[in-house]
Amino acid sequence: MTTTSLDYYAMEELLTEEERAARDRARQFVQEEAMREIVPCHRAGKFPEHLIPRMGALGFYAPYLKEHGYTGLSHTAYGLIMQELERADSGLRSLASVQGALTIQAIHSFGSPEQHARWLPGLVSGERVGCFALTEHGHGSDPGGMETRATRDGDYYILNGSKCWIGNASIADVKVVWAKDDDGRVGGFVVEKDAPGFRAQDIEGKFSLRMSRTSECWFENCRIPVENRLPTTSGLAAPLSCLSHARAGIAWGVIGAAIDCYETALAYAKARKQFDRPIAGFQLVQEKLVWMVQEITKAQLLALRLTRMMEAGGAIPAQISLAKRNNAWMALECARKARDILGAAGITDRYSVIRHLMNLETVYTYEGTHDIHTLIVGRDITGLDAFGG
Ligand code: TGC
Ligand code: FAD
Repeated sequence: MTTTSLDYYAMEELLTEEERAARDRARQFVQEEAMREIVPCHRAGKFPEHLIPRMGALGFYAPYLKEHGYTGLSHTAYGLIMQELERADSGLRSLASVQGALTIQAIHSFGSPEQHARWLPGLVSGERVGCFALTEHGHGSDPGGMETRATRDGDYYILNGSKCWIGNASIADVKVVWAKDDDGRVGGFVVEKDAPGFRAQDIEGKFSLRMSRTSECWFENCRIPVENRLPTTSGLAAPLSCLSHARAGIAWGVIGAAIDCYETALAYAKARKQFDRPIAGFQLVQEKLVWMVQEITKAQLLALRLTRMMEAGGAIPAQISLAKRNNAWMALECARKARDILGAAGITDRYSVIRHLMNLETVYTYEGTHDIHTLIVGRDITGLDAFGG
C-alpha cells in the first residue's frame, strides 16, 4: 500500500504503524469496494446501503472507543479513516460520522449499561442504522432554541415536534432525538423503528451530498418507554460533545477530498495542452496548484496536532472549531481551483472534482457553519459572545 501521494512535509513519519495500517485498510476498502459505487449512486441520489455493514465489519465507525468490539485506536487513526472515505465522497464519510461519532458516541457517553447492550452491538456492526436528530426547521445554528418536547406520562415520554436535515432518519433503526423535557432541559431520547407517532420523509432535489439520505421528520404524540431516555443527558452540552468528535473527523475527512481534487487537477494540467504546451507549464496554473499543496499541507498539520491533543485529553471545543472551519474552507477552495483548471471538463462527473465541490458546500455548512465556528473561536479569544440574543 502506498502512502498518501500528497505528503509534502513527510507527515508519514509522524504516524504510528497502527495508524498507517488503519488508513491503508480504509483506502483498500475504498479502492476495491466503494469507488465503483460512487458515480452511479451519486447520479441516482442514493446510498450503497450494502456498504453500511461492511464498514461496520471493518471497524470504521468509532474505532477510538475501547469497548463494544473496538480496540481503542487513536483519534489520528480515526481521522485517517475519515480522510480515505471522504477522498471517495463526502457522503461515505458522512454516513460513518452519523453512525459513529454522533449516534454510537451519544449512546456510549450517555447511555446506561443496559442501553449499551441493547443498541450498540447492532450499530457498531452496521446491521442497524443510526441517526442523530438535533437540527429543527426553525433551529439550525441555535439548537438551544429547539421546540421539540418530551413530556413525561407515567412510564412513557410523549414526543412532539419536528426535526430537519437528519441523515438517515427515514431508515434509521435507532434514532437519537434531542428534545426538551418538562423542566426545559435538553435530553437525548432513543426512538426505535416503527415507534407510533413518528414519520419521516426524505428531502428531494439536493445538489450536494446526493449520495446521502437526508430527511425531515415529525413526532406526533410519539410514545417511547422511559427507559429510552439516555440517563446522563441534561443540557445542550451532551449533543455538543458528540459534535466535537464528528467535527474533528471532518477536519481530517475533507483533506481526502482536497487531495483528490489536487491530484486530479495536477494530472489533468500535465496532460492538457493549450498554446502548444501543457497548461501545467503556465505560471497562473502553477500558482493554483501550489496554493493547493500549501493549504492541504497546513490542514494536515492542523488536523494532526488537533487529534494528538485529543489523544492527550487536551483539546478544547474552540480548537476543534478552528480546525473544522479552516479545513472545510480549504477543501472547498481546492475544489473550486481544481474545477477551474479542468475547464469545461471540470463540470462533468467524468472527473470527481465537481462532485467534491458540490459536496463540500454541505460540509462547509453542517456540523456548525463556517461563520458559527468563527463566532465560537471569537468568543474563546475575546471572552465576548457575538451570537446575538
Ligand atoms: P453554549 O452556551 O455555548 O453551550 C451550551 C453548553 O454546552 C457546552 N458546550 C460544549 N460541550 C461540549 N462540546 C462542545 N463542542 C461544546 N460547546 C459548548 C457549554 O460549555 C455549555 O455547557 P453548560 O454546562 O454551561 O450548559 O450554547 P449556545 O446556545 O450559546 O450555542 C452555542 C453554539 C452556537 C456554539 C452551538 O449551539 C453550536 O455549535 N451551533 C451549531 C449547531 C451545529 O453544529 N449543529 C450540528 C447538527 S448535527 C450535524 O450537522 C450532522 S451532519 C452529518 C455529518 O457529520 O456528516
Ligand atoms: P441557519 O442556522 O439558518 O444559518 C443560515 C446562515 O446564517 C448561515 O450562513 C449562518 O452562518 C448564519 N448565521 C446563523 N446564526 C448566525 C449568527 N449568530 N451570526 C452570524 N451568522 C449567523 N443536523 C442534524 O441534527 N443531524 C444530521 O444528521 C444533519 N445532517 C445534515 C445533512 C445535510 C446534507 C445538511 C445540509 C445538513 C445537515 N444537518 C444535520 C443540519 C446542519 O447541522 C445545519 O444545516 C447547520 O447547523 C446550519 O443550520 P441551518 O441550515 O438552519 O442554517
